Amino acid sequence: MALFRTIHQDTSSNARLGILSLGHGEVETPVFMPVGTKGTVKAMFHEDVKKIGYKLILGNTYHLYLKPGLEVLSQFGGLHNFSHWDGNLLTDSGGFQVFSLSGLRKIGEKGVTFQSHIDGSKHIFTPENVVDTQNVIGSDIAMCLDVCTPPDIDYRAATEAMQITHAWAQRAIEHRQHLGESFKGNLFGIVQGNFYEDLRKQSAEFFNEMDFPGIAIGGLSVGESREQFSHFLGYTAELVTKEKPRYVMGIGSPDYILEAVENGIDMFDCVLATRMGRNGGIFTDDGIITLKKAIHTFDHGPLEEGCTCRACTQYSRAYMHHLIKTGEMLGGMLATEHNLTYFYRLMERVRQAIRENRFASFKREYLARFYAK
Ligand code: PRF
Ligand code: ZN
Repeated sequence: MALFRTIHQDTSSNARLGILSLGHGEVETPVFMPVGTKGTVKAMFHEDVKKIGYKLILGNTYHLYLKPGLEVLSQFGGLHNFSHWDGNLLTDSGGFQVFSLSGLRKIGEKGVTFQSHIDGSKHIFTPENVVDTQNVIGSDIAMCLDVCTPPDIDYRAATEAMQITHAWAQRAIEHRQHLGESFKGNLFGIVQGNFYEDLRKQSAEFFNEMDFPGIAIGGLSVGESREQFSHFLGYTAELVTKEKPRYVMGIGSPDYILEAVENGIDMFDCVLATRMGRNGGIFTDDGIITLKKAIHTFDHGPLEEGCTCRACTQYSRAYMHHLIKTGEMLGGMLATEHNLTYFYRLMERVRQAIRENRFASFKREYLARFYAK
């Protein structure tokens, strides 16, 4: 079975419907993937993540490699068994976290050496060993080691980061070849090139030629302006082959998601829905509700009318306000469940709109209402 097939192309935009066929079942695209960095989607039972409808979640190589570590994971036969998640799992390679979290990191001949943000211990990630690690984790989709750069670097530094990313991708492919049948996942490459058109073009063309079953666009939503994001998303998406699943890493506000979908992107992940939930930020069609605000103190209504989640069917806004204000764990749990339910429903509506060739108007109307207040 092919990893990915497109089943419908929207006539009002570049948006498309597809199916990913992975080791732990099929996934309809465009898909939003909740983040479960350390083997748990924070504040959620796996069974509830699954009950909402999610069939593909993220894990992170950097965090899982440091804790619980490969010995534990391999003894339990991978993260699926260890955590009792039986849906699909995509893991980021850890490169991004090495550059954003760890102390003292240095790119060398072999890979990147770094110090753990937990205890300062020294480690090295290479293009080869992150593939091995993701194989131990049992990832259905594994990501290449890449170099993600901030928006303010010069052309020379951006070029160098891209060239290292390409060399590492080449080595990752060779290592996958070397592993043969013992490598179970699908290895995706990651386009970089910072905010320079010619580098983005070079990088997209490089990955189009390589034998990766899917391609991610990295290095976006890293602190650049809204205009830069839009420009480079559209520019890069246009250049990346349409034959393969296309994943924009680390985006997840509804407006960025809809813009990605409009450009033919199939996959995205973000901590926004879950992190905001834990802090009492609630997604609704009328924008984001801040539960901490006093206006909710006596509100008998649900977070959102019509929502089928536990928070909305069983509790009032006033009670949710109380839980979040007092820092009760249940508040974070219920709010997370609401937000993940909201994002799942949003993606269902997105897919329905594509199916009916009206994605462009759906996006326009959705955003007008979301930002009306
Ligand atoms: N590379 C990797 N992971 C990532 C990114 C990237 O560029 C981003 C950028 N938004 C988020 N996560 N490997
Ligand atoms: Zn709800």
